[in-house]
Amino acid sequence: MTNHLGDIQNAKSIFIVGANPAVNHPVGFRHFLKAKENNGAKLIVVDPRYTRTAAKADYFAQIRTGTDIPFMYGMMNIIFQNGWEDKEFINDRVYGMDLIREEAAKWTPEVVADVCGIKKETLLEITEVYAKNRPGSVVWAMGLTQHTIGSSNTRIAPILQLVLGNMGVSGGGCNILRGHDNVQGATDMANLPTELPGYYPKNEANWKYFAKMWKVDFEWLQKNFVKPEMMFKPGFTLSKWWAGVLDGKNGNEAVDNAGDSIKALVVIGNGITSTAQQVKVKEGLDALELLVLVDPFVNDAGVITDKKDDVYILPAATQFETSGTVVATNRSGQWRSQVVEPLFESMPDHEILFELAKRLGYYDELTRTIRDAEGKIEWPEVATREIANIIKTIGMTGWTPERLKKHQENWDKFDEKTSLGKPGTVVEGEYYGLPWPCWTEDHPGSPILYDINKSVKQGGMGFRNRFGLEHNGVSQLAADGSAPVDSFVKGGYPEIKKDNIEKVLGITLTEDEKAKIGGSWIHDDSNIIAKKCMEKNIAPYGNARARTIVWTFADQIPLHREPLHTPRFDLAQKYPSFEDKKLQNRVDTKFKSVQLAKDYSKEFPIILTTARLVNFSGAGMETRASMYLSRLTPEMFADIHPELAAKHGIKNWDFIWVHSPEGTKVKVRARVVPSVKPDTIFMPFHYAGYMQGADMTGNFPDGTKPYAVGESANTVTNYGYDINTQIPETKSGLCRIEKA
Ligand SMILES: Nc1nc2c(c(=O)[nH]1)N[C@H]1C(S)=C(S)[C@@H](COP(=O)(O)OP(=O)(O)OC[C@H]3O[C@@H](n4cnc5c(=O)[nH]c(N)nc54)[C@H](O)[C@@H]3O)O[C@H]1N2
Ligand SMILES: Nc1nc2c(c(=O)[nH]1)N[C@H]1C(S)=C(S)[C@@H](COP(=O)(O)OP(=O)(O)OC[C@H]3O[C@@H](n4cnc5c(=O)[nH]c(N)nc54)[C@H](O)[C@@H]3O)O[C@H]1N2
Ligand SMILES: [Mo]
Repeated sequence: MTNHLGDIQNAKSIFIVGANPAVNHPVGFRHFLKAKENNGAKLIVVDPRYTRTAAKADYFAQIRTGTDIPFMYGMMNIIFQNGWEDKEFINDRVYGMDLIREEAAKWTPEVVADVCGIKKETLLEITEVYAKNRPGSVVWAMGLTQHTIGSSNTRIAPILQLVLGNMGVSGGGCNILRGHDNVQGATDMANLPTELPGYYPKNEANWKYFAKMWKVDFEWLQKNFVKPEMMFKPGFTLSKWWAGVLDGKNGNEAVDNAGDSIKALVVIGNGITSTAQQVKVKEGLDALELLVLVDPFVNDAGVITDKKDDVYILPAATQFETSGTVVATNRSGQWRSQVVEPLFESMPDHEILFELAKRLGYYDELTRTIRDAEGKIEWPEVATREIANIIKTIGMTGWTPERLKKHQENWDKFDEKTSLGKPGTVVEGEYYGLPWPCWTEDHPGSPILYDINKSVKQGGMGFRNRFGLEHNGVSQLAADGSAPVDSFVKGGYPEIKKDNIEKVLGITLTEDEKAKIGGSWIHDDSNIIAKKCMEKNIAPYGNARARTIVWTFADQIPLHREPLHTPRFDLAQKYPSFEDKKLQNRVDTKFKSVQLAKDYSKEFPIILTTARLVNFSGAGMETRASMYLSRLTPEMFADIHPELAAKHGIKNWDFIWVHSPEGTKVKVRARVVPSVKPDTIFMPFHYAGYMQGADMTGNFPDGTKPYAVGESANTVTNYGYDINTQIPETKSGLCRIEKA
């Protein structure tokens, strides 16, 4: 999130595209309702289903899945034609808007209506309301990301905000509602195949910085890789780990894993049945030599595999049995206290990892900087301090355990709408949880990213200078006159390094400072750069332009490409997917060759989309272990429109088979409801225990079978992965149904 949940109350309009917060973020959704009630905000929802969020909307567009780019280009086309864009913002702070204008011109209301399957009046009405009620907040989550064009979707929505000047303002911004508890913290700490913690790319300079900070030799780190170059390559993604086990055999996609296959899998906090191509996942599990599940529950991975030996479940303690920091959806840090000691023989995850490191022989290196002289680890404070010391990229230096604990203990002293600590309290002048970037130990945190209406010292900043100083001869820095309040430089400036700090800040460093300072702000463990910058109200990362063009991507600007499995084969030919990609995250990944192989819709005419229920979470094991939550939806089902049901002779709660183009199938109940269109069915993905009609629940250890079991939707979600992130296309596929 660029802004925060409370700030949504300041919006004049809210554009929810691909999220269902009434169900998935019900507490956060109260801020949306308050915006509506107290601020008269217009609520706009774009979703292929009529959701509980849509039920609260003033305007609703029921688009076909995977057509958000046409919808938003259609909006921009209307905006440009009427001159509703924010010309000053675009001129001062954006690069590449001309290309967007050209592409948008192709998306006339008639074309959008055809591609999205809506009335053109709906587009016209929504665009006018959103353009005329500023600031507008755009909100999305999985409805935009789980597509082959997911990463383009996540670029088009911010571009819409740039067009309207809705960035860096209270009540505006791109407010991506994060998923799990601490999923923001998990990515901040590099649960990513491509980066080191803090989003540091895996290059030599960054590995060397981390080696120095961890007090280990770079050479020792590199020796742990089978081949030295693997240190710099992206790892497997969660979506495709199994391809590394199957290793290109039996027609499976080719992999590059340094010439070897994956033999052991350690799963910590993932449900496994939540990933696409479940039949492949099962094949991968079956082919492993060792499977270790670190989980407070019986992870379904242990149930869907036929593997009998060398499957272990290590009982992990829950969040209530340990303490530490987590990061909320708005980049705020939160301290969390232990409620009870770990129950029975369970252990917190970090202790399990320490034990693993001991047995693998690198405990000393792993804990070198966090042990005291007696070898004791003051967990979790020492870990929080290490994060603050190392992570400069997103500005975590100010996150001391003391400050975060103080915020946790004084929750009530922050303003709901600004998140600012109230006057006269111990947290006066600080933003709740010190949302990053929090550049120094007295910085208050940054509640709204890219906000130049505040000084940098008070949480303001321009856009980051990340992609060079110029492109195609055009400066990438903000225009003259565009800078945060009280900035020493009254316009754009580059990211701050050792060799430009004196010039940009107009200062002279002492010899002592010169000796201590890092090469650039991201490698400056002395934090001298950040401190000097604060004195001059300069953001260490520069003051640049937001770019609409990503010159290293397959699509330099976002372009519509039909889902791999589309009911509109005519449009697949007009807007085809990407070329197949060799070794994307170590695995060959198919796009066009799958999409254009044939017109799947002849045999599989119905759109299949998946999403969430309010009573279950993720793969579902935790919540299906609750009798009360399970009672609400005790059996796996698919939502089907009454017309479609009637066509197939299906009555409410009949069993049906859902078949996928890959030849897989699931047997589920039919819930006959009008919330989906007659061309679409919806399935939740929270169930497991059955596969293609077969009951596998006999594999649960005695007494651990959850109260609700059923087919996993991911057995029939179709092949398809995002071109950059490899997130599965679980929101847009095709299927065929029949009465069971
Ligand atoms: N109760 C509950 N809450 C949760 C979770 C849970 O499992 N249960 N999971 C958490 C997690 S991990 C996450 S990531 C978040 C996810 O939060 P959301 O993204 O809100 O979750 P979903 O319900 O998967 O999908 C959102 C909406 O996208 C719509 N959609 C599908 N395809 C498209 C499309 O092509 N375009 C558009 N515009 N919309 C589309 C779906 O119909 C759905 O209503 O929720 C979190 N909160
Ligand atoms: N078809 C379809 N598939 C989807 C999605 C979709 O919309 N449609 N959404 C995707 C998304 S956004 C997500 S995030 C995933 C979610 O899917 P998963 O990540 O699989 O979600 P959970 O069920 O929350 O899995 C978490 C596991 O961690 C365990 N756990 C809980 N607390 C702890 C702990 O403290 N330590 C350890 N070690 N384990 C713990 C739980 O018991 C559970 O087994 O699903 C993805 N899959
Ligand atoms: Mo998620």
